Amino acid sequence: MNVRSGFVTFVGRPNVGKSTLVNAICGSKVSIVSNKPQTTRTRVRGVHHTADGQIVFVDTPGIHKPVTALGERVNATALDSVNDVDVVCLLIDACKPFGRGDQWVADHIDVRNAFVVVNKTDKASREQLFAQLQAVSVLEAAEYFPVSAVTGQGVPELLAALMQKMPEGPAYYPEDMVSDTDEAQWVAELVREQLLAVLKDELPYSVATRVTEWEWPRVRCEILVERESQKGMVIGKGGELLKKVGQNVRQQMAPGAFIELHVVVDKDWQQKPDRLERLGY
Ligand SMILES: Nc1nc2c(ncn2[C@@H]2O[C@H](COP(=O)(O)OP(=O)(O)O)[C@@H](O)[C@H]2O)c(=O)[nH]1
Ligand SMILES: [Mg+2]
Repeated sequence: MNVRSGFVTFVGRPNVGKSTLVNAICGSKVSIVSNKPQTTRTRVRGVHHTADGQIVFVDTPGIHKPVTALGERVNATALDSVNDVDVVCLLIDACKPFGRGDQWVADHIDVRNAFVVVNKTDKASREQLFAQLQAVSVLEAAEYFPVSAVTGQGVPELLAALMQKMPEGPAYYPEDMVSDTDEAQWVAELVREQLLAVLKDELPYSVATRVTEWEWPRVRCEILVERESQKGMVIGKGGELLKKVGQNVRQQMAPGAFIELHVVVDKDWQQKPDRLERLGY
């Protein structure tokens, strides 16, 4: 039987709430979230199923001016993701002035066929939201949706409009599949999410995580830092910080999981293409 089935990508500046919205729509954590920009480094897919069909959401890294090899790759991943999807959604923060960063992203997509999604309406006053919708109207996008990824306000309207744009055909993913991230990758991301929540300043950008052994229930995850001096900051006094990270990750895994965290110095990994390749960025 044919259903509606297609792909939607979320693009926008870092921190506008792309990952939060994908998670809210898919009803589970498919993409990690933090209050630091550039949390998402790879393309993450989450699937939304309804009686009419399915929408595959492609979450992307925020598009920004790259300063490292990692930044360049992450940007390329995001820009590349607007090809071969049925609808591109440009996310804008309702509370931040519509600025050059947003315009830069808009210039790199076919904005006249795109949906503009103004997110974080829960934080904006009516006047602020109205002004923002007026400001983004210069984009002459196909449609505009004010939403809140946190309260869910406006999300059903967005989903209904997106479903209308999905082509008819066979479903891409089985009904019980919500994400295409494999389990090891997902655990590595959970570790990074916990680290992002507690690390300060530039350190979050120096951290990468990868699962190196998966012998259930034992999972070994490496935390890569760029410099020897960063090692102590990740481990924390008496190993406290790392212990807490491990506990918080474990709570989100299947019962019985035993997660082993190792901090490894890999000098300037962000600048090394072979490392980035291995990390899947
Ligand atoms: N108040 C509010 N905060 C949000 C909303 N969506 C995202 N956030 C917050 O904005 C920050 C960035 O979110 P994230 O999804 O990682 O942004 P991304 O970089 O665009 O993927 C996080 O602290 C989120 O909790 C929203 O609708 N309302
Ligand atoms: Mg993100």
